[in-house]
Amino acid sequence: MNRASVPPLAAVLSLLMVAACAGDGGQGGRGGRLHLFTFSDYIDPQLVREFEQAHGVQVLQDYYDNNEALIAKLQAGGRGQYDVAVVSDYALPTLVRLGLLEPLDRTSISNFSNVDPRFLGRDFDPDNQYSVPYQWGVSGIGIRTDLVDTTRVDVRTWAVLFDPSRQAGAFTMLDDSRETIGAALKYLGYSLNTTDPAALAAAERLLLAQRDRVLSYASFSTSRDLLLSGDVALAHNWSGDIGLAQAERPDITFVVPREGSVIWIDNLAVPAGAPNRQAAELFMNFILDAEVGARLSEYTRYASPNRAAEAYLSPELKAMAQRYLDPAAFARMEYLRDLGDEGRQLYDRVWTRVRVAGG
Ligand code: N2P
Repeated sequence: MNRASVPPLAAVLSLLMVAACAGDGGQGGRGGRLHLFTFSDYIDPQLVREFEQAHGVQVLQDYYDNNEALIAKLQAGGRGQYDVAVVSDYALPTLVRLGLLEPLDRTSISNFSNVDPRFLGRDFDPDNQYSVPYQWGVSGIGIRTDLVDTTRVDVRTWAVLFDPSRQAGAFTMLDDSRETIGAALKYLGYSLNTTDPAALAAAERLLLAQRDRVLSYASFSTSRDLLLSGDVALAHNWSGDIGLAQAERPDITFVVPREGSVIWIDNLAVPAGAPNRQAAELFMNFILDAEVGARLSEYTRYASPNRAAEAYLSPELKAMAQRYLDPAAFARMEYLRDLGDEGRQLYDRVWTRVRVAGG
């Protein structure tokens, strides 16, 4: 290599780079950038790469652990930062009320017709003006069957977490106010959408009494890791994240307590001030493609709201969805609902006292 050639080569390279950036306004590709705000482990990286290549869009992801963190971030200067956010059912009306979502232009989302109508027009977004369904699932308990003898212990009940005399091993609860207060309410026989002060006070007492026995209030991903490492034998968590753990350890099982629990629908929405709406709608359309929808669920281990995707789903995942929708099981499940600002404050106060009081 001839030293004299180095400066000109560098100069040529930097000129090329300037030219490449100038072509797309420095936005990271011909379609620019797409900022996605989501739970972690919620999209196959290979699908992200395929979307990037197909549309010349660079995808950047940021993560949150629960909807309350999503709402807080969008409220505190998150406006104008993200193009697409994953938003759970009950959190959507809050974001709309706060002016933090933009209505969708459905004419550019032709694959919307692939969605199973059962997941459309729900009360959290009656005309799907703001959201398209992404994944759905249920909440329950992941259990290490090598550490808990499920042939002798009745594990199909929240009692294994709430009744000290029936505790079946070390356990985590979800670091998620609506989920964990909801589990306590269900165990006590209340609706997990109650705003009755007496019911909430009873749930608070139960959670305070449980607190010293909780190894940690963990995010869904930490709880999955603690279950895999055997630090806990039981983990309050979501179906798909326990499904991911099962892929590594087939002796893990997932139960939905017979007292009932949460069934939920997660959605894609466009946060207010999205810098690249065009990419956002391209992304939604991509996700709602039939084959992409199937591959998404095979990766996340959650159920698909995409009816056209069913043809491509493994029998195992199809059976899972059937199990949760079985009328007997379904009757005990509840969707979390938006409870308005006052309701939200009630739950926030209970959660603060459970999580903060006494350390
Ligand atoms: C992330 C799963 C989040 C689902 N892996 C929560 N509704």
